Amino acid sequence: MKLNTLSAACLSTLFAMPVMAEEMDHSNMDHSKMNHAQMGHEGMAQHDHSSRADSHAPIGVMGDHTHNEGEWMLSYRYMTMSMTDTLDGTKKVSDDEVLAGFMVAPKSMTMQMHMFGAMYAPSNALTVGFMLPYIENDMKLVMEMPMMGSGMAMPMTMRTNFETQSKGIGDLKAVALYSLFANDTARVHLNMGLSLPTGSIDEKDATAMSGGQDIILPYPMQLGSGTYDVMPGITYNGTQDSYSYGAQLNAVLRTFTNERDYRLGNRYQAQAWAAVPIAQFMSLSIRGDYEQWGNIVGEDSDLNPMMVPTARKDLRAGKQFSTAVGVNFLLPAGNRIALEYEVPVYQDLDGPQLAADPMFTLGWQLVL
Ligand SMILES: [Cu+2]
Repeated sequence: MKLNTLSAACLSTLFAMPVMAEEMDHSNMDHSKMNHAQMGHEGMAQHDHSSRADSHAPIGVMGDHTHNEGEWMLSYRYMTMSMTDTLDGTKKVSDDEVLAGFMVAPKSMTMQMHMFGAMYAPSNALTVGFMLPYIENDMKLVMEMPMMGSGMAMPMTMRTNFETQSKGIGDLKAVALYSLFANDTARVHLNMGLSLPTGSIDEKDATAMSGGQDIILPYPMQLGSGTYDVMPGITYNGTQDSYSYGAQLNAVLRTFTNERDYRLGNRYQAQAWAAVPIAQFMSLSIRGDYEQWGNIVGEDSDLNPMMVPTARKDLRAGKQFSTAVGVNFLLPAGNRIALEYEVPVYQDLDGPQLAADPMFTLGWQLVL
């Protein structure tokens, strides 16, 4: 008897579940209150689309959305980027060509970044937050040396491969997003950020010519800028029933010089994206991203600019256009997972300089 009632209860639960799921699907399309309550992110006060996977921009975009008063968001991003080609302008150059001008040629670099973030909205107009990266850099290089005592008319050379590494926390970024305009289909906010020099610019490692001693590593192997950097920006988000889109302009403006007597070049970025929700819990996106950055001002006097191109302050600038495809998943209990794959399609670098390969970003966000 007891068993029967129990199994009947189980059965009804089983049958009820698919029905519930179907109802959820429909109600989500209608932006129901239930879903706002369950998954509501930016929703009610400002607009009516928070239950959509594409209410956040592709994960490679920072500071894309504001929050409603009292909301918290925790986030984690994992980014992995490698560089294997060397460019001078838009032209690919070989190790031999680099070694004609320098003792050492960078062959490749990988950078992995774990980015931890939190956001909080003290009001509907203002969202504040911080982001702290943990960075791991790895560079492979080749050194060319004349062979000692070869005594020939044509000097023989010997090449040695070696690798340098650096890792640690990067620069802490404090951000404030201020909503300028918001209605059902459009939102605009200002991005104001300050990057604090918490990342090391004293990273050292042994190289093929340091005789086992740790020496200061070139600019791209350092973990921070060493300066206080101002990061202004503006973001637009548009939402229609069957798609959404957005655009963002931002800059990283370095101030003064760091403790090693230089500052990195300023960075400017313009990007635009579009997304379609293909299910209640999932959206697909495309994004175009233009970035431009300058050379170093001042210099680290412990670096030898004749040794390797990465120690040259005037071989750091570049321009890049890349395209990205992404997917956002909206999961229960305020969780979101997103992936994005970004492919550089145009790079113009003051070189020889290592050029970016395709880049991958995985992100998790939790809205509380
Ligand atoms: Cu957020």
